[in-house]
Amino acid sequence: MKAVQYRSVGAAPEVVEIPDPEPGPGQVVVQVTAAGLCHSDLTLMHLPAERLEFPLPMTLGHEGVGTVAALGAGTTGVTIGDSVAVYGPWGCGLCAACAAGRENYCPHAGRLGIRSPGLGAPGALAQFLLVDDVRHLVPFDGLDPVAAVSLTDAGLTPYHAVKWALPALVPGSTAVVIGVGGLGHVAIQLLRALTPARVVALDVNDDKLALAGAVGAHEALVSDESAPAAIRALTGGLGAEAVFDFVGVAATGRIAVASAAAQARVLNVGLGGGAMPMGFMLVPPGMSAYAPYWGTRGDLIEVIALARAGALSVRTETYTLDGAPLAYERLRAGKVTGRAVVLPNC
Ligand code: FEH
Ligand code: ZN
Ligand code: ZN
Repeated sequence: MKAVQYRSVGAAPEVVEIPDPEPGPGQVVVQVTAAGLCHSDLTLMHLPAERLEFPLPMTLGHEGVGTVAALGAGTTGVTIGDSVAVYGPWGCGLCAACAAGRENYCPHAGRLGIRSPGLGAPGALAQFLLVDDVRHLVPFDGLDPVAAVSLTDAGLTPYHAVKWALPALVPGSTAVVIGVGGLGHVAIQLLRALTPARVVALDVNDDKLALAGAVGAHEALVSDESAPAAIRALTGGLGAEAVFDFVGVAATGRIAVASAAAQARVLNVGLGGGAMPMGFMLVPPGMSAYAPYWGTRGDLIEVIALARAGALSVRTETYTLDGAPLAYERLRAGKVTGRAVVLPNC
């Protein structure tokens, strides 16, 4: 089969021919209909060899939907031809976190060598994807595969983040979204669908600020050192009750904390590698900070239900498998609107 692989440290992703996966006992092979690209892929392709926690070559792609193509011995719960979305944060499946569906916080996966597809295990940017267990498959009936695929990360991650901030987002509150990319533009829609908060979006790019307004932001402001004062002006000097940093560099971390109200919930969701200040007198009194990772399996079921109800939609650009390297170049250049989605079997 054809697959998009990261083959050596620092190399550009390549389209290669590799053997089709064969399902072992309990496993499922999914014929991939659509696979999404993520900024995290760029981050991992920029890591030095000593920080890469898995061997190369590796097939990329941690967002995937498709149809069940083959079942390993003893596999039950799905049928050939079922349309399925892949829940990506694979855990041990046995511990308390995994038993609660919070495989994104499984403390044993790393030690057991359990990796997510596209993040150490063979990923979805291929014609077929091997899924370790049927519990990682979620139906997405009623949704177009291209519209559904990025719900598995660009939808799931902001949904998990917004759920944590919900107690702070009461009538009259303000939520700030820093970064209107693949995750940020969905976060704006989730905040509008799930909360009464006024939504203020920040970005450095005019096209992204226009997208923010188009998907429901009440305000769209340039993301620079002037933003906290503008947010305090909008909030009568109080600041925002929730701030979501989907960029995650030091500058946006500073903007996030400087924009926060007392008792605010501030989240660092981006992979920019920047630290956020924390400490008495460094942040507003009572501020909580959270660094979420991806989302739970229950969250994925819920965000698919939200999309099916028409409460959110992921803006996408589609590419063939051979076009995936170009899509990654456009993503790196900040030229992708919403999410880049590859159709491996077209
Ligand atoms: C991937 C790898 C590491 C951190 C975060 C991510 C996200 O893109 C998954 O949602
Ligand atoms: Zn991702
Ligand atoms: Zn576990």
